[in-house]
Amino acid sequence: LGHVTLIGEDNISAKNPWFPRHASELDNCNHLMTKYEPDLDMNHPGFADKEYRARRKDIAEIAFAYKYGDAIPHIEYCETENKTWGSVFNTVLELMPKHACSEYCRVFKLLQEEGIFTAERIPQLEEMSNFLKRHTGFSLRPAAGLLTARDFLASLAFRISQGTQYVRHKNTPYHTPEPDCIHELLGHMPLLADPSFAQFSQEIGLASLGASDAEIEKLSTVYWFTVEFGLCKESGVVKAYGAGLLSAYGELLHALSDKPELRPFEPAVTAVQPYQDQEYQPIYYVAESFDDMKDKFRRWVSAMSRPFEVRFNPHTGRVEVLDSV
Ligand code: TIH
Ligand code: FE2
Repeated sequence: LGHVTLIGEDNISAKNPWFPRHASELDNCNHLMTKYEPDLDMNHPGFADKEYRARRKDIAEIAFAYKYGDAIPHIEYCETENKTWGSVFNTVLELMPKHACSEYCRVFKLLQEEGIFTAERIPQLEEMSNFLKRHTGFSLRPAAGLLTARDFLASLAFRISQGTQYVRHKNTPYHTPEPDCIHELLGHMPLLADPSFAQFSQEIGLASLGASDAEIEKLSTVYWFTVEFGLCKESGVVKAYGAGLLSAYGELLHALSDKPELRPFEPAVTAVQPYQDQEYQPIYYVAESFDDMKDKFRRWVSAMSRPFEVRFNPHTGRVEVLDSV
């Protein structure tokens, strides 16, 4: 690396897009992608369900009004919503010992011991955020729906995950094409509370800051095949660590059956793999271990074109930009 100097806000070349330097600036990073919405998509299970669509709108309003530093508003979940959660929860609980990686199982148990994970009620994002803060310094902010990849990845640089609060439609508990709070809570939270995995998540976020559109596309593809749909090996046995598998028992069983193709995780290859976001994946990437995955990822990222480096200063909560030339 040699000599590094800090460079100011205005000195980044015009070719590199603006990015937040502090978590408060994430208030500008919540641009929605309109995809799979019950209002727009005839195939959405909630399309014909007026009550469901109204509920989704009310919950989305909370996210639109949210500002950095606010407590995450409490949502009073109804019986139907809690029942949907309960059935996904109980199925995952049953499949977990055989199919989930050990890091997931470890934190899942902690969450049960603290009374946050129970089959009876949907945990609140705020209590989950407080749990994460104690374990890895990660926290949550509410999102109305799918964000652009650039905005979503930027928040990870600050150890912040943007999470939805609405619940999938009751008719499709085993899988939803759009992330809901069952996915955020059951899928993402256990691993975001794991120190090694939290570090990996933040590094993807840091790599995305100021990256070109093409690089954002690659980083979000790597994110897709690791954080969302990753498999890993444990004493030679393939296990799931991806959040999109651990929140969707339909796809979890598919991923660990003999139907899909499994390939070794290799960032340069994985990053250009087209992916499926409506149905179950035909291909999954398998990591040797979290450490191996992080090593490979770091080496790959260091070859990216960005003419500066960034680092997160945990004392100030700011991202510092280093001129590495
Ligand atoms: N398919 C996941 C589920 O049913 O829980 C949700 C998503 C993960 C990634 C994109 S959508
Ligand atoms: Fe997700």
